[in-house]
This record gives sequence, structure tokens and C-alpha cells, in this order.
Amino acid sequence: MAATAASSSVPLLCPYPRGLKSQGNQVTARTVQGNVNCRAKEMARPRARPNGLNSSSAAIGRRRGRHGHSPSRLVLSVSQLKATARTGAEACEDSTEGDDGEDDATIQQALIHRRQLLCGATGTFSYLTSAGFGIAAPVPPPNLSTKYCEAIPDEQSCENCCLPDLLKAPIDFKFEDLPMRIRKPAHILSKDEEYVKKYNQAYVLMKGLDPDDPRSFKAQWHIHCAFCMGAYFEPNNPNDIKLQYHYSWAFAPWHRMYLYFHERILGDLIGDKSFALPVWNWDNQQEGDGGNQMPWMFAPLNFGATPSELSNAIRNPEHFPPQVVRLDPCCYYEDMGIVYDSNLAFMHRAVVSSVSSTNFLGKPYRAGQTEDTNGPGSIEENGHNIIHSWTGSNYLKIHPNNSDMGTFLFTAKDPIFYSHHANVDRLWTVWKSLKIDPSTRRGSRKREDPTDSDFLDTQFAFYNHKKELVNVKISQTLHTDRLCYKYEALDSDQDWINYKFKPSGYEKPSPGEIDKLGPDTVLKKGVSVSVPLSRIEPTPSPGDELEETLVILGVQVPRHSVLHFKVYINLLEAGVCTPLGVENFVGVIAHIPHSGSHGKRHKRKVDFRISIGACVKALGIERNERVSVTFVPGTLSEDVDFDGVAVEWN
Ligand SMILES: [Cu+2]
Repeated sequence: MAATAASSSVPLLCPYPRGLKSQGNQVTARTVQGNVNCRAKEMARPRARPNGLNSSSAAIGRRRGRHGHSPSRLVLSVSQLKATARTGAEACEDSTEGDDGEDDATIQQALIHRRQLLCGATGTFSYLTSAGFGIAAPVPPPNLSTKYCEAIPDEQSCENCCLPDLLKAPIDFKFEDLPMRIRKPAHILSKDEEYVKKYNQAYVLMKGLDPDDPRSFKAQWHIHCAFCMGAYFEPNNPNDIKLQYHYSWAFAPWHRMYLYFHERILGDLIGDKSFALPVWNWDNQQEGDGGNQMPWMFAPLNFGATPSELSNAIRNPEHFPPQVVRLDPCCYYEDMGIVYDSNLAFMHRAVVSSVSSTNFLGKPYRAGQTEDTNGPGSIEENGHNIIHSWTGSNYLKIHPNNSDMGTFLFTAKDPIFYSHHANVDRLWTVWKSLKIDPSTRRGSRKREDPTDSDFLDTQFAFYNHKKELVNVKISQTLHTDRLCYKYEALDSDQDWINYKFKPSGYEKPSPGEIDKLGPDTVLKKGVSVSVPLSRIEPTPSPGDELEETLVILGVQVPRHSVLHFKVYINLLEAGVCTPLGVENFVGVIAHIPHSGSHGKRHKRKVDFRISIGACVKALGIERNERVSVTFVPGTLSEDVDFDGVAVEWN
């Protein structure tokens, strides 16, 4: 059944596209215009690594050997522990790096942390298995030298996503002294002529910059392309691992800082330090408000700008305003009441029903980890992915798979991307502010960012508005007020936060019916498939404070095509047009195509996670040992196998 995408799974590796100068091992990135012929020729890459960006990960990487396993992984020196033990609670003015000044207590904390990892203590055992090895470290920042970047072998364009290399040493990020910038809804700002003209002018100037300038629009979209498509090698790692900031806990903080620097560059170009990006709050279902439509400011004509620099030719014309966003990817409901209601139910499950950081932000991403061993959180897997696909065009053969917005490679070429991601970033702040906990039995668990030092000390690199290369630690990204921006409070959030699910009207399946289910584990377009799920609680604790998670094991996600399915508990009758507002609905899984995979295999095996505690509580089946799980596939270009289902308490 893999025939559909067979042509795109050919290991096409681009030679240096026209427009790139090869100088021995040095490759200088220059503009690549239009389509470039790709040939199946492997690109030469230097084996040498840049020096010492993160000595601890280098040392650990060496010990781990080629496959990431080594009996000596239990042995950590004190200096390595120091390097991985920072807790990241840094002051605004003091964002300096280094190992000095850390006391024994911190080291002790790291020792305890490591011991927990190795012993599988409650809540951290999944880290061990998800990383694929026992000892890890924070992901070091990329070295943006073109020597350590590889062209992306896209079938159509052979796009080179490498960023301009200004041969500058990175500086550490420091919080800036800026006015507090308020990011407001795009549909409201679309009526503000002064704002739209200013925003448009910022893109006129950005698009006018030389592509070798890291502030240029091309360089800006290449940032996303580089770190979603695997252009850069992880520094100090001998295993040819590519950096990937999607599918894990790195997703939200990396995109936050991507937007932060993008916004600062736009503001600097128009001389306005108070400039703030607009927020496309597609979660807003208030009828007639326009929040859940493509905002008008991104249309081709705007207040005399022809064409507007905020527009983009490659979008789905069937979704232009006044068409409303549809977050259920499986059914085209005729009744608009069901569309709005399903959108609210979807948002509730994605943001409110996910309580643990693992389920909301994603699984850990540590040094030496490949994209195959991590897992996305609901912040990425749900509205984020659905809106990407919904916005992109599915009409252009040369840009298939809902390009530009719906494909990893081209998505940031559309200015609407940054406004969409501002909403994703906003939802992270809303999630952290929520006091209600519908998912655990006790109902009092707080929503918190991970406190693991591998999360806090992971670093990213971006160019700032002065063309300086800046390394940022995740610990510096966690509070928007420290970054001098915030989001306007929106009433429409309450509609989905306080959403009440309704009974389906169907009888729950009997134990006998559940026992007869399975063993079919293939997702076929438009065909529901039900499997039994054994809910074994952890002992001795009865799981009162733990979040119950459905893990869909080993889903063989086709890299190059769209995959959408929705999931229901104890509702064997669930079908393509079963609304999301029934209390049996637990979540949606959506995948964005990932064209160009450096000749890797065509499918990526992923464990997906969905919080089911709130649904189980509402259905009153907390004590049932077996329940049914029904998968309802929507868009699928081919059949998708998965290994099975399991419950995890985290
Ligand atoms: Cu992204």
C-alpha cells in the first residue's frame, strides 16, 4: 500500500544546488531561485565537528558509541553532572552561561535525578525509554556554519534550507529592555488601517533585504525549514543525528523564540520597538466575530497594498473568508452549529484535558535523540497541525500536500504562519494559567513546565535584529513577561475552557463485546476500527494524582502525506461524522507531511499520546479494567498500521 508515495521515498540527495558555491569543505549559501534539478548524488560532508559547543554532550556522545548504548553510561563525572544539573531559574540581567558557582546540592540533585531515570521512579521512567538510552544531556545549540548544514532533498525544489553564515561567534541571550508589547487578535487588527499598513511595510522591508542577510524573509522561513527538515547536525555527536525541534517538549519554546526574534526584526525594520505580531485566534468560535476565519489582513488586497506582502498565493481558496475553520478533520458538517460545537470540544480536549507537561508540551528531547524516539504533545498535534493543513492549498501539483502552510518545508514562507504560531504560543500561556484539572481523580494537579535540567538547559540559536547570533536556553523562554510581550485576554477562551460534553445516546459496550474486539490494527480511510484497552493502574498508588494516558503504539506515519484520525472511548458506533462534542471523544491525531527525508525510510514509527482521564471520569468507568478504543480515520493517502494501545499513568 506504499505505492502512492513510492516515488517520493527514493533517496534523493541534492548536490549543491545552483547558487551555492562549493569551496572544498566550505559551502557558501546564496539565493537559490526557482526549481533546481536534483540528482541522486550524495553530498559530501566533512566528518569533523565544531569544537566544544557543549563538552558534556560530546563526552557522553563518545561514550555512547554509534548506537547510543554503552555499559559505561552509568559513569558520569562531576563536571558532566554540573553541566546537566542547572535548574535554569536565572535572573533577567544575569543570563551568563558556565559551570561556576554551582554547589554540591545542585550536583546532588542531578545525581538523584539520574538515579530516578535509571530506576524508573514514578513519572520519569518514560524519559528513559523514550530517549532510547539511560543517560542524556541537554541538546546543545546548533553550529550555523554551512559546513554543518546539509541541503534538503525536496522533490520539487531541492531547496537549501541552510542559514546565512556570518562567521560570528554566538552571544548568550539577555533579556531586553523593551516596552511591554501586546499581541492582539488578527481579526480585530484587520480593521486597523494604521496597524495593517505598518505590518505590511515591515514585510516590504524584510523581503527587500539581501537573502544572505539573516533578517531577510528568505532566511527567516529557512529557519523553520532548517530545523523541521533536519538540515543541521547536532554538534559533538558522532552519529550523524539531525537537530529537530518538532515532535517533543522543544516544540513550544523553540517556536516562541523563533517568533520573538522575527517580531523584533520586523519592529526594528520599521523603527517601532513596540511592534507586536497579530494573533490568529482560530479557537474563537463566537459567531460572526471572524476569529475562526483566515484574517482579512492576510488577503491579497489590503488598504491599497497591491498585492499585500502579507498575502501568499499558495493557500486553499476554498477556505478564504467567510469560511470557518473546521477542526474535525474527518467530517464536513453541513450544520454550522455542529462545526462550532465540535471546534470547542476539540479545543477543550487539546488544552484543558491535557494536564501533564508530557501530554501537552511533548515528550523529552535530549542530546543524541533522533526524531523517531520522541513524541509530540497536544499543543502541536492538534489545532497547530490541523490549521497548517487547512490553510494550505491542495490544488497545485508542484506544491502538493497543502503547501505552503501544510508542509514543513514551505510553511514559514506564508506570513500567516507567524500569526498562527502566535496563537499556538498563546495557548501555552492559557494552559499554564488553567486552575481546573479534569483529568486526574483527585482533580488538583497543577499544570507546570518540565523542571528537568535537560529541558531547561537545551539551547537554540537565532539571529537577532542586529545580525548577531544568539544562543537561548529554554529556561529563558518560559515567561512571556520576561520577554516583554503578552497576549490580550480573550473572552472566547472561556467558551472552550468551560465546554460541557454531551452523552452520545449509545449504550456502552458490554465486557463481552469488548473481549471480541481486535486484533485489527490498520487504519483505513473512513473506516472505524475498535480495539480493547486494558487499564492497569500503577501500584501501590491508585493513580489519584496521575494522568491517565492512552498511548497509541508504533503508528507507522507516512512521512510524505497527511494523516488524520479521531479517537473515542467506549463508543463502538463512532464514525466519520460522529461530532466531537460527545463525552466519549478523547482527541485528534494530525500529522503534517514532511517531504524530503534524506533517503530515510518512508515511514516514521511514532507513539501518540492522548489524555483520557477526563473522559473516563465523565463516563464513570474509572473502575473498569477493559474499555474499547475506536479510531476514526479521516484523510489518509494509504493504510496506516499501528502496533496496539496501552495505558500509561504519568
Ligand atoms: Cu514548526
